[in-house]
Amino acid sequence: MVGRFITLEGGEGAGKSTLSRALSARLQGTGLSVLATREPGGSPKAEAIRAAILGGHFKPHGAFAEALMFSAARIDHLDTLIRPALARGDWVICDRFLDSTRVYQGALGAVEPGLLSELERITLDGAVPDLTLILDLDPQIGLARAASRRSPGEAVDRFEGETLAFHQRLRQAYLAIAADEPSRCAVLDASQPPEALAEAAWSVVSERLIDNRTA
Ligand code: T5A
Repeated sequence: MVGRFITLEGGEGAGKSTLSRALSARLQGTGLSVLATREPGGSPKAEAIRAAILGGHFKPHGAFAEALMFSAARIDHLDTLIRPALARGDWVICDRFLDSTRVYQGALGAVEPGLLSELERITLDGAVPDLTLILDLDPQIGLARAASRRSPGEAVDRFEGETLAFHQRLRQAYLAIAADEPSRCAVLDASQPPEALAEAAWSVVSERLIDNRTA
């Protein structure tokens, strides 16, 4: 049996990590084996690249250089963790994936679309998610949530430190992807409490993936 691949996307502090934990527990409760992972990162090499990117190391080199680094991390993550898990029949839940590159480096970083889609083709090599849950939230709420979680004196990361206008455009870019690819994507209202959001996510997963498992 081949597993299923679910990705969680959205702005900063939208609740992706919290939802990933709830969804993993729910799937495990049905007897499925689940790998919950994240991007950038997931594998040791990709986590090392994560530290450099979020530390702002590649910012001076521009959005295309950052897209290359996210892609390098993604290739290792896919090869060492995600593909083997799917081949074993595990369900993979990944906190951010290809749409983050499309939105942050593409729509916002203005990397040329043809270049980005060619990079995506090479990086993914067919590993397209079965389902992408897009957590839609007013960025002011998301940034406040992310800030409240930071310990005193902890610096904001590379993208959290961008302007509110950047985060508002980011939200619109995610909604545009969902409108373009409705069979892969579902938009969830992330202003709901965690338990209600998890329930809404579970409805979509059940309807699109579990009830259709023989498809
Ligand atoms: N990036 C990433 C790119 O530019 N290109 C790429 O290709 C990729 C893969 C990653 C950064 O890298 C960029 C995007 C990002 O800027 P990150 O640290 O992983 O950085 O950042 P995020 O993915 O945004 O992770 P966060 O941890 O900031 O946000 P989450 O995971 O969405 O939110 P979560 O679950 O940690 O919750 C945040 C706080 O809110 C509370 C939680 O308890 C927590 O305190 N919360 C809720 N409160 C109320 N209602 C809910 N429903 C809540 N859910 C969570």
